[in-house]
Amino acid sequence: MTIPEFSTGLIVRSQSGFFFVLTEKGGPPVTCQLRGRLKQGRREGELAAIGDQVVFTQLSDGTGSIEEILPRKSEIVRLDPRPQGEYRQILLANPDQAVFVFACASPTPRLRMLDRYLVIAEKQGLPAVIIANKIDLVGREQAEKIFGLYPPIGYPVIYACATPTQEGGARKSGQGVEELRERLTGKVSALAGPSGVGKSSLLNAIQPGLGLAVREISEAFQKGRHTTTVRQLFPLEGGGYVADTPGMRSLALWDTEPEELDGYFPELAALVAGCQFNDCQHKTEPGCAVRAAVQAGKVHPQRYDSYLRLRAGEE
Ligand SMILES: Nc1nc2c(ncn2[C@@H]2O[C@H](COP(=O)(O)OP(=O)(O)OP(=O)(O)O)[C@@H](O)[C@H]2O)c(=O)[nH]1
Ligand SMILES: [Mg+2]
Ligand SMILES: [Zn+2]
Repeated sequence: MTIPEFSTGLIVRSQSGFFFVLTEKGGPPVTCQLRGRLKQGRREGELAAIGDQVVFTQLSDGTGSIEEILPRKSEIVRLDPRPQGEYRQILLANPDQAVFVFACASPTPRLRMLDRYLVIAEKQGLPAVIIANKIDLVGREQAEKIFGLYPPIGYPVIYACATPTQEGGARKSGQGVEELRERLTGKVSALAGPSGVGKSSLLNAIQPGLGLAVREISEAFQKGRHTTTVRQLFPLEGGGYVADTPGMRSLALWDTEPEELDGYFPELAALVAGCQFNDCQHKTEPGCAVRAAVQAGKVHPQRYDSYLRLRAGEE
């Protein structure tokens, strides 16, 4: 009897119960399935996902059997309501950061949606970066009027233009593209943002063909039934991966209690201890440090408004 050889690798694509695993040795991904005993507990949710590090054994036909999923340091999870109960979908395992793309115009930026994304990132413990794309449509000054409130809170904003410009006959890559490439290199990034803001265009700008490849997968994701869902990590030439997470759009703040929400607004979280009441909702209570900070201009009114609306359960 031969002793099975164990390899470790990274799941870069998942599709209908098949996982494509890249090993450090390089070469094409090994098509793997989960070992039978791992499938117990499958009713509650997915066990393996893109971004997972796994241990697998090579079978004689060239495929692999996943024996173990190594502990995750982070994950982006969505709860999918199903007749037999909620199902835990893992959109991405082990992301290093979330990248949220919005346009300065067309479509009009909906900052409340951005705030909602930021809360989701905070909840999952992910650093977030904001891309303000289509800066060519409004100019830098106007773009900063829209997005300038975020850097002081701790969220970097990259002002970008995905479409290249012509300068003296030479094609010059758009503004912010280089900065975005640097931000992505060497990391696993979850990319999200409303439709039409230029996600695919930005990816194409940092790496030809990348946007197109990502779009194909995203479309498959949106059309797919649960079992035919395809998800993929796209390798970057300089190292690292990017994954489109269209499911993020419909990520509800499912298990967020109203009273923990202030903890996911970094600029509010720092103030809460100063409120007179422990259970202050920062609405009408006397001695509220949050409202005082809003009135003093230390907390941006838009962020405060987002907090109140999210807390009230509004979209
Ligand atoms: N003016 C301008 N137009 C842009 C820019 N980036 C993208 N566009 C245009 O905006 C439209 C949408 O761009 P996409 O890259 O397809 O947007 P997306 O975010 O991938 O959209 P979905 O795939 O639907 O989610 C296209 O017509 C692009 O040419 C930009 O920086 N400036
Ligand atoms: Mg796209
Ligand atoms: Zn308060």
